[in-house]
Amino acid sequence: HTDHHACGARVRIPLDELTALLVRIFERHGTSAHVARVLGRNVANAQRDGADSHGIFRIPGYVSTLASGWVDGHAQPQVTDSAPAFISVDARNGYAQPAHEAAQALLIEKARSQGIALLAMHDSHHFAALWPDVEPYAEQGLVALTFVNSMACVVPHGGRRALFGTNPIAFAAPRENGYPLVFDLATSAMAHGDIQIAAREGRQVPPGSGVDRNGEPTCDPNAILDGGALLPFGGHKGSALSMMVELLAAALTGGNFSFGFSWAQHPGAQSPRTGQLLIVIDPSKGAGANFARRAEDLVRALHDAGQERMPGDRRYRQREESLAKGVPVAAADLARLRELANG
Ligand code: NDP
Ligand code: PYC
Repeated sequence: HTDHHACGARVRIPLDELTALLVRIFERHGTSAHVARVLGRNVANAQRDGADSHGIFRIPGYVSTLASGWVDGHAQPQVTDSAPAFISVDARNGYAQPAHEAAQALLIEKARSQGIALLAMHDSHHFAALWPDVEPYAEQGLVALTFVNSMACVVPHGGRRALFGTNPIAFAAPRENGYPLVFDLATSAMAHGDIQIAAREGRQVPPGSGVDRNGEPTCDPNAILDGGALLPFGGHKGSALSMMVELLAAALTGGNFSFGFSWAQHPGAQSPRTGQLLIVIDPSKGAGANFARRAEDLVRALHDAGQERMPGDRRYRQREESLAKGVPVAAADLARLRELANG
């Protein structure tokens, strides 16, 4: 099946086939078989859900980062049971997703026994969307929140130079009927990935997204990428949230701040070496035990008030379409992926 899109001819391929292709690329370019399986699934699922800035668009960045020696594709995460509700994970300069997976069963067990538990990860690389980190908890009736800091490319409110990362926050809550309520958002006006995509497609970005190398507001994505910087979303409010992400994802975990590492010795490196915090809550413990039904009440009220689209709805729609018809991929990108898998 082929159709046409802004980025040229698009084909659809079955999710399993895309996943297998991506797993081969990761293994071929320097990860263990296990890490390849975790990341291959993560990237394929992002593509499946139409999360364009963190789907196959990221593969060249993964490959060049592995080649640069900046990240360890074979890292063995170290999980420490620090306290009844506190797990520490040292990702040992490896990827965040396999390190999270290594601690996931213990995190769920602790959240169910203590009512709340957290996973504090450091020395990790997160180069992906965050919703895959929280959605599975909500599918099991739990509420989850996560915070990741990235690389200094966002000027704090009123500031003069980039210091924050794009610092996303994701949240997932179970609903009685239907997919979990999930939001996943960068605390910058735009994700760095979306600025790169706008530059590649020759599109201007909305006013308020960033500044050029002289600190002047600009709508030119190349000026933002080339010595300029992004801005937080919502002025001082987004800036405060971004500060919180630095504190929770880095200071609390023992990870680097977004401004606290340098990849200058590793040309081609793109994935931030920072930290991640996950908080998981079991709503069945208190007077909010009927949480999933209350979530349903809230969604109904939102619909009645005129908000048709909940956060996550677009992804779920794309997911259903991808599962029914195949995952859309630009034909040129697919050819490139095949080269990377075989070359
Ligand atoms: P968006 O602004 O595209 O979306 C943010 C959230 O708002 C999503 O949950 C989205 O739901 C929802 N949403 C969007 N439009 C509407 C609407 N009209 N009504 C209701 N809800 C809406 O995300 P960002 O550009 O901020 O982030 C993109 C991705 O980049 C994220 O996955 C993030 O995790 C990732 N990222 C990763 C980083 C890292 O360090 N690893 C750093 C920064 C970003 P829906 O999903 O359904 O569209
Ligand atoms: O899109 O801002 C981003 C991003 C940073 C690290 C991974 N993605």
